[in-house]
Amino acid sequence: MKKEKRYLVPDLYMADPSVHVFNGKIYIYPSHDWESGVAENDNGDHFNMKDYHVYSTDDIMNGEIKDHGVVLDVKDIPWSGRQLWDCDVAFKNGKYYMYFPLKDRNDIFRMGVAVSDTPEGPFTPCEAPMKGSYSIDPAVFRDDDGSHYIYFGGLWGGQLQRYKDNKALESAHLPQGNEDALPARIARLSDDMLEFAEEPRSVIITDEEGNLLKAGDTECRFFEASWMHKYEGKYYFSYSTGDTHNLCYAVGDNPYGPFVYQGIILTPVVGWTTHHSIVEYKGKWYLFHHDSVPSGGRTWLRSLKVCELEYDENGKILTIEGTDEQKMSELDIALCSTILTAETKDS
Ligand code: FUB
Repeated sequence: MKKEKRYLVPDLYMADPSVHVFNGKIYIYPSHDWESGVAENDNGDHFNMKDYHVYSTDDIMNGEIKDHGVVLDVKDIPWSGRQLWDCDVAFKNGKYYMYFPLKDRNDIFRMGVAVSDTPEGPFTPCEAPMKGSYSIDPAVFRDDDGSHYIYFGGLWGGQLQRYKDNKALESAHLPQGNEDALPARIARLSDDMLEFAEEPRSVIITDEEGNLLKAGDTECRFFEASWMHKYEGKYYFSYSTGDTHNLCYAVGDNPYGPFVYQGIILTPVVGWTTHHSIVEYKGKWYLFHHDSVPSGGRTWLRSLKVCELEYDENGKILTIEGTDEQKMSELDIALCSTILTAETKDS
């Protein structure tokens, strides 16, 4: 299904939007892409982000998107190495907690927490990463009983293949073919919101017959970019399939799952990564995501987008097309001229 889409922040490259409603307003917590000059590789070193901005609005499709400026900078995080990837924010007892993945000085991804009195920040980072944390892409979900759960994990550059049973492996193991797919992780958060309250568990996704998705099911197995939302009493776990570039979802009866695979939310966008959040606002549901159309397909320079999201009468999400043909043909022209310029320079 084609949907009217809006680019939200035309003046800066922003990606990985985590979106929540706080105090009746929409707050967007994205990653901040920039041209750092680091070469592109499968490890994601080119995603070399160093700070976060926060945006807010009360009119998603047409209103002003207010930039609250830099709210956390890598240089202010005591344990920082490099690469501030996708963050998320949760509210409890008058405080806002930002969860962020960052490589430490040994180039290992950990997750940190930073705290603010307001949803627009600035956020003050804790001294050390969360105990026992690893990998990337934290997404925090508040259930109706007030419990908070953190979902996380990402393959390849996200380092999830380096862990089993929450312990670092001596050598990474990325399952292949008929091996069970590597699952995302979930843990309930402690009352003070600063640590895991329990050992992270696997987020199990099965097909309709109850069989675990396999590593070879690349069109639908988990890769990164977890999100959780609740619709009509059911728990919708959504995620990116990474190297096949789909945003997919699976449905369960509680935050831990198991979840049964349902289908594709968003078909591939321009750019390697795809990432999203789903939120209800003023009686409508929205999909926030990113693509690399405005940067001419440079996969590390992404732009925030939003469109409405709809369900059918059985609670199935109607699949949205990731690309829009007109923009694609403009992109093709831009890419061709880049390639031509490079070829002319080389010859
Ligand atoms: O932005 C860096 C990484 O790219 C995110 O953590 C992934 O989800 C992908 O969007």
